[in-house]
Amino acid sequence: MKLSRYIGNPILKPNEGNQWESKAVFNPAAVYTGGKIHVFYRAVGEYERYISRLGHAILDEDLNLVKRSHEPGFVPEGKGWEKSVEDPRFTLLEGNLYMTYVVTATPGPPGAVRRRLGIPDHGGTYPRTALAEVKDFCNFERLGIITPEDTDERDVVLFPEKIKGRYAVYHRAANWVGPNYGTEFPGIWFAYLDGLNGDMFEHKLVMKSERDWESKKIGAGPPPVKTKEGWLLIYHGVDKNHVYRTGVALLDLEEPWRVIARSPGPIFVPEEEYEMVGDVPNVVFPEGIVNIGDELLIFYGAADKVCCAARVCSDELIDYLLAL
Ligand code: BMA
Repeated sequence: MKLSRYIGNPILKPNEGNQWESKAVFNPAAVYTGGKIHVFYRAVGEYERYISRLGHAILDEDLNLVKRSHEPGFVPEGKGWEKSVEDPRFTLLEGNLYMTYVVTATPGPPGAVRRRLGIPDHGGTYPRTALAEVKDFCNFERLGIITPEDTDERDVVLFPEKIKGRYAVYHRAANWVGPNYGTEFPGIWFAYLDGLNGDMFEHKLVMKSERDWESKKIGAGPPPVKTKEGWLLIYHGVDKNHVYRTGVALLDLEEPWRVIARSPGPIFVPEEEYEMVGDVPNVVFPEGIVNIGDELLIFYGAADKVCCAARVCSDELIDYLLAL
């Protein structure tokens, strides 16, 4: 089972015309509404400080670009933890649209960029993840940081409905490793949220690194998609050589910490030039998913440089998982 690349990839490249998105545009969130796909992507305009903003583009169902905003759609508050906003994910829940996004108090370029440009590593704090309600793609209500105070968290996805009557997330506490946590490498956790502006509780380890291709860490991709057979979760796995590949799992509808099936090998790997060569080489990083007809359209960042799309028939993906 493999995802099929969109023939028109990349769907978005850095735009020299706008300084804030002139160097890299990647890791897009996506939502399908009113016959259009709205994409919010991570945008970088300089390498030294590597402050990210989120750009906004609108696509039709065939992935033709309808509109791309000249101004960023969402910018960091510029104080406290929110000096940079990164890696958005959209969830439609109870008729409202929400976005999880990574915040950090000390933005800085990734290792590959630092080494290429000779930028020293100034250390810095860990990333956390915040939640906002997206009012109309122009107005946002910030609900605050939802990850525990002392956890390093990037891959937080909100469930599109309550689990056992409570809001819920998958998250990836990168520093929850070792004998006390039951996993040697960063894994995917389930937790309830005690409100949309609230705290996580009752954490349960859902999946940990099992195979070579995901031996360094795993993390959720787009938010889980509900199917009759279970929650479908696309996730990324990173190996010891820092190659990012894509896996998929099916999880129990009522108890989404129970894995029904999980792909033994990746269903998507960097193999096109735009995935292998960029600011961070060999990265496919899915963050957006929309369901149109019998297809799932998956939106991903490639090599931390461009935005791309791939597709798969949802029934075929489920059949593959159930036959494992
Ligand atoms: C993660 C995040 C992503 C990035 C990925 C690959 O830690 O920083 O934004 O796409 O690494 O570099």
